[in-house]
Amino acid sequence: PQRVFSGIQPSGGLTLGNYLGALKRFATAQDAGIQTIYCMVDLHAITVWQDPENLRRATRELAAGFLASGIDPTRSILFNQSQVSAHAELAWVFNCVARMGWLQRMTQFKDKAGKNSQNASVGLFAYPALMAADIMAYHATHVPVGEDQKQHLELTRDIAIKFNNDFGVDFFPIVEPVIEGAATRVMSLRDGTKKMSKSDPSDQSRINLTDNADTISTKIRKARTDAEPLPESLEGLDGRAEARNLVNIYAALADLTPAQVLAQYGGQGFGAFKPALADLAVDKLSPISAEMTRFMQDPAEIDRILGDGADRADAIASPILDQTYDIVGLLRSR
Ligand code: AQP
Repeated sequence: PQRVFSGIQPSGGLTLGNYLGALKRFATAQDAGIQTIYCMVDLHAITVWQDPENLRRATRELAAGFLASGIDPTRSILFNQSQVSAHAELAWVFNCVARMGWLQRMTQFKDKAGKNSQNASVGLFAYPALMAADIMAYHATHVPVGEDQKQHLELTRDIAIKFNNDFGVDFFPIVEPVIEGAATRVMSLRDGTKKMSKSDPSDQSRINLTDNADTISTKIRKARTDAEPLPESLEGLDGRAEARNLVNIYAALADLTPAQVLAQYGGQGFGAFKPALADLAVDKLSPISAEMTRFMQDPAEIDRILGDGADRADAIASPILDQTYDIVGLLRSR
C-alpha cells in the first residue's frame, strides 16, 4: 500500500513556494484517501541556529499553516519531528550507512554552507541522512516535494539500497519522489533564476502566506517581468524565466495547466495579466491566511494536535526502528 510522508522546516514564515510546492499537494494526497504523514521538521531547522522562543512559535505557526491548508489531523498524522525519537535514532544508523562522498555532492549543503563550509554545523552536512530517516521510519513509499529536494530523495534511495545490500535484507522500500504540477519550483518575484525562499533577505521576492490582500497585490504588480505580451504557446516562454514563473503560479493556483493559462492570456500584456493573477492569488490565499490567524489563537489546541499526532507516528516508527536495530545486530535486552 502507498504511504505518503513529507515535512517542512519551521525555519521562518511559509511562502507561496511552500504552499504550491508542498502544502497544497499534501492536502490533495490526503483527500485521495492515501495514508498521509506530515511533519514539522524541527530537528532539521536547528542545523542552523534558531532562537529557541522563535522556534517554538514558528513550529506552532507552521502547524497552523498545515491546518489552514486543509490538512485534517484526524485523517493525516500531523506532528513535530523532535517528539518522535525514532527520527534521530534512525538517522544515526543512516549516518553510518551514507558515505562522506555522497553528502559532499549535495548542492543544498554547498548553497547553505556558503564559502566557509568549515564553519557549517555537522548537522547541516548530515541533513540528508536525517531526511532519509524521516521517510524510512515509516516505510513511506511516496514523498511529495518541490524540485529542490530531488537530490536529497535520490540520496534517500541510495541509503535504503545500501542498507538492504549491506545486511542482505529487503527491508527499506525504495521511495518515489512525487514532483509534479505546474509549481514544483516557484521562483523569486525579483529574479526568475532564484527559488522563492523564506530566507531571501528581500521580502518583495516572495509572497508570505500571512501577507494581506494589499501586500499580495502590490508584490505581484511590482514583480519583475519583460515588456513583451504573453506568448500563445509554451515554447514562447523559453528564455523568459519571470514570465514563465507568473504563468506557472497562475496555473497552480487555478488548477490549470500552463498551456491552458496561455490559451486564455496569450497575446495580452502584463498590464492585464498581473491584476488577474493578483485577484486570483488574493482569492486563494486570503482564506488560508485568515484560518492561520484563527488557529494561532489557540496554541494549546495546536500542541494537543501535535502531541496526538506524535503518539500515532511513534506507534508506526518504533517497531520499524526496533527491527532496524535487530537487523544491524544491536543487542536488545529490555
Ligand atoms: N520555491 C519553491 N517552489 C516549490 N516548492 C518549494 N519548497 C520550498 N520552496 C519552494 C518546498 O517546500 C517544502 C518545504 O521546504 P523546507 O521547509 O525544507 O524549506 P526549503 O526547501 O529550504 O524552503 P525555503 O523556503 O527555501 O527555506 P530556506 O529559505 O530556509 O532555505 C519542500 O518540499 C520544498 O521542496
